This record gives sequence, structure tokens and C-alpha cells, in this order.
Amino acid sequence: MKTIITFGTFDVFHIGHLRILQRAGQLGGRLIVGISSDALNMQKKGRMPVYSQSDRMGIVAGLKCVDSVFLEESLEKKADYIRQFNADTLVMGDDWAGRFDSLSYLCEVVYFPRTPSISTTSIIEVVKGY
Ligand code: C2G
Repeated sequence: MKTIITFGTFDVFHIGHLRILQRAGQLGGRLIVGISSDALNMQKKGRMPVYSQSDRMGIVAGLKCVDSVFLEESLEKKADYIRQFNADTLVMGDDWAGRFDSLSYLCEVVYFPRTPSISTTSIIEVVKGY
């Protein structure tokens, strides 16, 4: 069976997150999702996520299209995770286009278009305005 792997913070879970996971799931096989840890998010974005890593893992693990989740502790460990789960395909949104091409010696690397006009940052801005 084919194994698909993808990564993300999935904070303040929204339709863009759901669509990329559903599309990844439609590739067939099992879908494994690396959820960026709170500490990794702090490094990447300079702030703590709104939802804790355990809540973000719980939300994504509860989706019909997702088979299992794990904690992504470092952006540099993608090759290790791909090997650990024996992944055939790495899926990322096209905001990361080209960034993981160097892993194509390990597995197929595909980038899906982002869902337009929705992001965690824009939701936080809307909520702040209330
Ligand atoms: N996404 C999308 N459309 C949006 C917003 C996000 O398709 N409107 C996708 C992103 O491209 C990504 C996934 O949803 O593939 C998760 O998005 P984020 O939580 O923003 O992920 P990010 O913080 O970029 O973490 O190791 C890589 C990182 O962990 C990715």
C-alpha cells in the first residue's frame, strides 16, 4: 500500500487545511501527517500557535482522510521522517514549491496549490477585530 506523508502546523484549522489533506488522501494509500510542534512553530513564526500541539494533533487525527499523526520537531528532519514511515510521496502546499525537491531521491515530491483567500493569520486578524 502507498504511504503519503505531509507536514504542517494546522493551527486554527480551516478549509485550506482540510482541502490539502483530502487531496493528499485521494492519492490513495495511507496518509500520515507530521504536526509541527509548538517549539518548531515558535522558531518558524516567532509565536506560539493558538491551539496547543496536542489539540492540533487531535483535530487532524480525527479526520476521515488521515490515518495517523506524529509530532514534527524539526524542519531538517524530513528525510528521517520519510524513511521512518517508508513514505512513497511527500505532499506540500505550493507556498513551499521547490523547497523539498532535494528529497526526491527518497520519494516522489508533489506540491498542491494553496486554497486562495484563507489563512490562519487572516482568521486571527478577523477575530482580533471583534
Ligand atoms: N494550506 C493550503 N491552503 C491554505 C493554507 C494552507 O493549502 N490557504 C496548506 C499549506 O500549504 C500546508 C498545509 O496547508 O501544506 C499546512 O499549512 P500550515 O499549517 O500553514 O503549515 P506550515 O506552518 O507552512 O508548516 O515542515 C513544513 C511545515 O511544517 C509546514
